Amino acid sequence: MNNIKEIVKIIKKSKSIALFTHISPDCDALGSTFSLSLALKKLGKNVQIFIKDDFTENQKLLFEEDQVCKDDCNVKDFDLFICCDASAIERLGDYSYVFNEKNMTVVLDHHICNKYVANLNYIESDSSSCCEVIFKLITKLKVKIDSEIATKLYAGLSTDTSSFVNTNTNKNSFFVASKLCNANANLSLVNQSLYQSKSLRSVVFNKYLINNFKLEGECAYIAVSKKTLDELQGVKNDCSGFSKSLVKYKEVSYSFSLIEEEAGTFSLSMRSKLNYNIRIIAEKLGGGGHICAAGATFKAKNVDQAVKMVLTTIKENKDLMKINSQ
Ligand SMILES: [Mn+2]
Repeated sequence: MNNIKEIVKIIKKSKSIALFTHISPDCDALGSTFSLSLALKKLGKNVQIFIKDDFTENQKLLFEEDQVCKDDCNVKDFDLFICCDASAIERLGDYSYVFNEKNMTVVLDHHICNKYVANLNYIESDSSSCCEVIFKLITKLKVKIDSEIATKLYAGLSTDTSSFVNTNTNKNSFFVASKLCNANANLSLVNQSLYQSKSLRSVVFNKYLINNFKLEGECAYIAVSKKTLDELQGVKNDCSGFSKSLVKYKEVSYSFSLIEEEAGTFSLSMRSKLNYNIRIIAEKLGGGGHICAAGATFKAKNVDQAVKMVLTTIKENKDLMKINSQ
């Protein structure tokens, strides 16, 4: 892994910088790319963010979707390519082609499973969010963190720690949060946009999730077929966020939600309490993430088969999942 000083050096040398993040971006992905973009612009750089996926309604309240480019990236237009919060090259979706040996590439991340695919890689696996890494980088670049940068960084920090509850939350998360408060991060805008802007439409879908989740031992899960999703006008995020709600029950040690995005393609989101590592399961199914929050996308014939695949993987790796408490 590289030193953050090397990243600072290459940024200072570059004129035009293209920024990327993972597919289905969450607020940590958007918070890190948008805040880095603002900081780089303050240094006089020409910057463009590339994100093809649409933002969710809540994300649109904090991040300007019209400022990102949804087209292919013409690599000749840039001399540096940076990606934030993506643990693997496949997580860049259609932009994976940019990260080859010919281009000067940088990876900034906090996933322990990161594969170091860039020319320069800076991964802080003890950071709860990529926004913490970007906070450090912006500080090292000697750019003043203004209220807008602070707000965007706080959005990533708040969501990747599930409001400072996940087991990845540590003293540095609170340290960065306090620095962002000092820089006038708009906490009420973040809190209202992300946690108090649910649409009533989602009630019908949430009723379905509550009525249909299953409990198998200490594992709670919900699976939604494409047909049900369409019928109830459900949104993928409501379902993937539901694994987070399930792990809140005291009888549940870990949880997952499965959603059939396209016929035969399932998106898995997993959550666990302290002492359980569910990243192992996500990795076995071709994905990755963190010990307590991980995900994967895989193919299966139907919902039943997809559920079976996850439950079998859990069963086969039960001993590996247990973390011995010190
Ligand atoms: Mn993240």
